[in-house]
Order: sequence, then structure tokens, then C-alpha cells
Amino acid sequence: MEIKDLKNEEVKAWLKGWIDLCTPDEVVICDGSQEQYDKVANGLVKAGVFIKLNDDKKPNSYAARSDVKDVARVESRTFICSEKQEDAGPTNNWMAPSEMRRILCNAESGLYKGCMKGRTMYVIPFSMGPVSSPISKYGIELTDSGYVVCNMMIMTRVSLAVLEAIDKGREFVKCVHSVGSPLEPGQADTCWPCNPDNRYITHFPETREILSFGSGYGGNALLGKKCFALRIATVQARDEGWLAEHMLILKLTSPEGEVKYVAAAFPSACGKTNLAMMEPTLPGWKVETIGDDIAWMKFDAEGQLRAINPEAGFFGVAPGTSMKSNPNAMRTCNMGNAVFTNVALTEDGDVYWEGMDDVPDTCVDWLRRPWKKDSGVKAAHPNSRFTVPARQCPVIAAEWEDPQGVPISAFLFGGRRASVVPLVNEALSWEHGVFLGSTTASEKTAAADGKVGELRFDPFAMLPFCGYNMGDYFAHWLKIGTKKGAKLPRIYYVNWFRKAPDGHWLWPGFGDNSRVLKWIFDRCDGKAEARETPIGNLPTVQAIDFSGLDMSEEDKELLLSVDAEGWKAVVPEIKKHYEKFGSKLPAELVKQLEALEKRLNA
Ligand code: GTP
Ligand code: SPV
Ligand code: MN
Repeated sequence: MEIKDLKNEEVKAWLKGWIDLCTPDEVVICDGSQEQYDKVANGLVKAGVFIKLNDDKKPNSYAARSDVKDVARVESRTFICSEKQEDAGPTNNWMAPSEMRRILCNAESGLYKGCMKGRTMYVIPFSMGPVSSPISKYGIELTDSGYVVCNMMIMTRVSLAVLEAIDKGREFVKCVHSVGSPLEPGQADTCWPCNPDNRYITHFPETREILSFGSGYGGNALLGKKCFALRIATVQARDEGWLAEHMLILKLTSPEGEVKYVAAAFPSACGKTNLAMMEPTLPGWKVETIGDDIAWMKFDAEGQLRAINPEAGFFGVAPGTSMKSNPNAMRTCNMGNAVFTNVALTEDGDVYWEGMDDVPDTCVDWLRRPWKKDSGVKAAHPNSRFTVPARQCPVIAAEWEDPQGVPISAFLFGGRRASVVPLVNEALSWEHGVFLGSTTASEKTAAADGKVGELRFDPFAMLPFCGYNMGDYFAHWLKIGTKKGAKLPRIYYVNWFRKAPDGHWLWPGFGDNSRVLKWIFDRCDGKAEARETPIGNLPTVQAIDFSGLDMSEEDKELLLSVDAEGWKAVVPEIKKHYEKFGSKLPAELVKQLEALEKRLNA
């Protein structure tokens, strides 16, 4: 397909405007074919962006190393450009749309002016969700990065059928991405073109547009993911009465063969991919994957909340992934058709990262330097990632692409909390569950720029991803709970990361998280035991299946205990957190906080 074959006037005018502004040497429309993927990938190999891996180790796979300044999402350079500042709210950077457009798109001085000189502009028509599913949404991403093309082809459904549907008038999200690094004639390219001093990840919720400049990494550049499927989709979801969330979706089957679906929101690099494809250590239980990062959920005619995974691949954290911690992610990678970014390379043409089962004596680290075992230096970047097709996952559920979605029985919220927060806690009501979501806090990880380990409130694990005022988002969640005839999922708060005073992990995590899933599964059927505490319903020590675990009674008690003094100290923190939202904070949440305080002091 070529530009001259496009029929839709809106698409044609939009595309022409961007070609005129960015002045690429060439324009290529992506059709999603393997042939085109191979062609782009081979071009990247010639340019030194991709390194072909050993086909015996990782078939049809590549490694890429980014610029040292372009290694993660940049929250400080992410903007919500709503007409009114109030609609971006206190948790987002805001700039007026006209001002942002002046900076980026001005025909004389805008950053996009001439930014694709010497490069190819790729036109990527993609679907979030199965093509032609009623829940799916379409987008077109323009990009001057071949790396982005290959990753988008793994992470989304790229297809000319999408372009044809848009041509016929189907709504689409307009996404424009440039690495912001034009080439003069004869100028040699770098292996990771970018413009780290001029990065802008911008969203225009009213016009459903995304403009991204200067970064080639992950969520900054693969615009279907956080920019569309979360920041723009939260706005669509608010307007249309559904939920777009930073959640994994898993299918849980009991030894009796009963099935429940669970969705869980944890902040970036806090265990979604791991939980989504976990191998339960509890005999007879089975976990299968629907999605590992994003869930779109709507009520059906029967009032059942149904979820789809809008993505087609996993963009997973590499370090810590091993045959021991997440064998199914390893198997998915070993099937090939993968891109590895900022990992280390072994002499036999394979990849290595920290936490992998076998440590090589030597390798080449992500900075292309020779690396030696026990050198004390990290071989892979802490936010290094694998991009792999979801269909390759050995435990992908047969219904993962069901256009109707899967029925959700329970929501989990959680984060990294070394103290205070117990292993699992059941909300007393929907409203209390929304309170728990709104007060989710976690220690920062390497998934975003900034200081690792700092505790911050990350409501619903959506702090960097909500495309509108977070106070209104809380209200939207409360409103979902008032829907007539709705079958509402139960809500739980979990913490796999609690430590003992001497610093050791109290909980083994990973496959043993199935023990918590079992309790939740049984609670949903009104079966498992719980005790009412000031913070919610906690399992008794007997109610969690600890069988076969080598854990002291003391640690078990500690994991399931309520640290009343610790919680009393959290209350003023929550008050401060809530103050940010001013009049946008729903009264119901103030009521919930007061009730918690009262229960703690009773
Ligand atoms: P994003 O893709 O950034 O949204 O992250 P994610 O939430 O999918 O995180 P992921 O599952 O990739 O986990 C990130 C890190 O947490 C890895 O290093 C894991 O090894 C570690 N991790 C995951 N689950 C557990 C657990 O149950 N216990 C402990 N201690 N660590 C875990
Ligand atoms: C996250 O940071 O939550 C991710 C990775 O899933 S990225 O796509 O880069 O946002
Ligand atoms: Mn994520």
C-alpha cells in the first residue's frame, strides 16, 4: 500500500502535514508482514542498531543497546496537554496545547521541523486489542525509528486492515514519534539516535493525539503502550464508562477445575509479568496468562466486568528473570522472534542479565565493555527489557484474544513495601477497595528516571499513566461501583516485598504467591477464613496454605500482622497525599480515611 492509495481525507491531510513538517527522505507504510519485519530488522543490523543473536540460542532475535541517557521512561518530560490545567491535575506535568504545539510543531522553529531529514518515516497502522473486536481501538504511529517499528510489530497488531477501517471512517488515535536526530547528507548515524536534552512525551486528551520527541526507549516511543493504552485510554474510559488500567490479567484454575480471572495493578517493575505467568508451587493449581501490563475492562449486558489485554506482546523487565523466578518468560524468550534492549551479550551470541541461572565468566556488558564475572559491575541495565510475542508464551490462555474479554472476579493492588503492609488484606467494601487503590504506595524502581528506593504514593499503580485529573479518576472508580446490577470484583491489597527487621525477605514470592491467590480464590466463593482488623480482612495464619514452605512461625505471624503503630503513622501521610487533590478529592475517600483512623484508635 502506498500513500496515493489512501482515501480518507482526514488521514491524508494529517499525514501530509507531518511529512511537510518533518521532511523525511522516504515514507513507508507498514503492513505487519514478517517480510517487512525482516527487511526493517536487516536494515537495523546493517546500521549497527541491531545485533543478530545466535539462531540456535534465540531464533530470529536481536539485541539493541541504547544511548546511556535514554534508558527508561522520563516522567519529568511527560505532559498532559489538556485545554484546562485542572484537567491534568496535580500529579501530571501540564502545558497548554497551543504552547506545546508551538514548541513542537511551529513551521519555523518547532522541534519537529526537519527532524526526519535523512531518515525514513514509517506509518504504522495498529490495533490495541484483536482487530475487529468491539472493545479494540485503533491508532496510527508515525516514527523515524526502525527499532520502534520492530517493537510495535511485536507489541501491537499492525495491519493494513486497520488502515482500511480508518480509511472508512473508524476513529483512530494520532501518534507521532521522532528520535529528534536528523541526518545531514553524508553524516554517519549513531547506533541509538535520540535527543536526550529535548525530550517531550506529550498527550492531547481532547483531540486524542500523542506527540513524542527525542527518546527511542520503551514507553516513551512505543506509543501504543503507556501513551495510548493508558494515558489517552483513561480519558476515553472516563468518557465512555469503562476502565483502562495498569493491570496484568491472569486465569486461575483450582485443583477441582474451577476457573477465576484476576486483574492486578502493581507499579512498574513490581511483579506484574511474574505473577501473570507464574508456576504455582501449590499442587494442582494452574495459572495462565491473559496479559502482563494493561487491562481494558467493560461491563457486559449481564453486569459482568470483562477484561481484554490490548497488547500483543510483552515488554518485560529482564533482570531478575530466570528459570527459577519466571520460567515461562524465559521459555517465551527462548522461542525467539524477540528484541532484547540493554542486556549483556555472551560470546556464543546469546543474552545475559543479572539474576539469570548461569553466570558466564565473561561477556560484553550493555555499555559494550568487556565484562568479567564477580567484577561487581552490572552487566545489564536494571531497566533492560525483552520484547516478545505473547502468543509464544507456553502458558498463554487459549482465550487470551477473546474479543468479548474474560470475566474478572478480583482486583489486586500492591507495591514494594519493606515494612507495615501485610502479605494480603481484603477490602471491606468497593469504596474501601477504592480507598486502598488510591493510597497505594511503593518504593521507586529503575523503570523510570529518578531515585530508586524512594517511597511514593502511586495510586492504582497509575501515577505516571493517568491522562486526566487523578481526583476525577478516583471519582470514576467510585462511580463504577454504583452501576446498577454490576457484579463488582472483590478488592485485595498485597505485598510480596515485606522484610524482617534484619533485612531478609519475609515472603519467598514468585510461584509461592499462588498461596495468596488460593486464599483470594476461596474468599470469592465465601470459603476461606479471615479476621476483621482495622485495615481490612486478613487471613488467619491457618487460612494461608504454608505447606511445604520452610518458614518460621515468627515470620508467618509477622507477615499477617497489623502493625497498628506503623499504620497510625501512615494516616498523616495519606492526609498529605490527599491534600494535593483539593476539591477534586471525593468526599467518600475522606470518609474512608476517617473510618480507618477511628478503627485504629478504637
Ligand atoms: P513493568 O513491565 O515495568 O510494568 O513491570 P512488572 O510489574 O511487570 O514487573 P516484573 O514482573 O517484571 O518484576 C520486576 C522485578 O520484580 C523483577 O526483578 C522480579 O524478579 C521482581 N519480582 C517479581 N515478583 C516478585 C516477588 O514475588 N518477590 C520478589 N522478591 N521479587 C519479585
Ligand atoms: C512500565 O514502566 O510500567 C513499563 C515499561 O511497562 S514502559 O513500556 O517503558 O513504560
Ligand atoms: Mn508497566
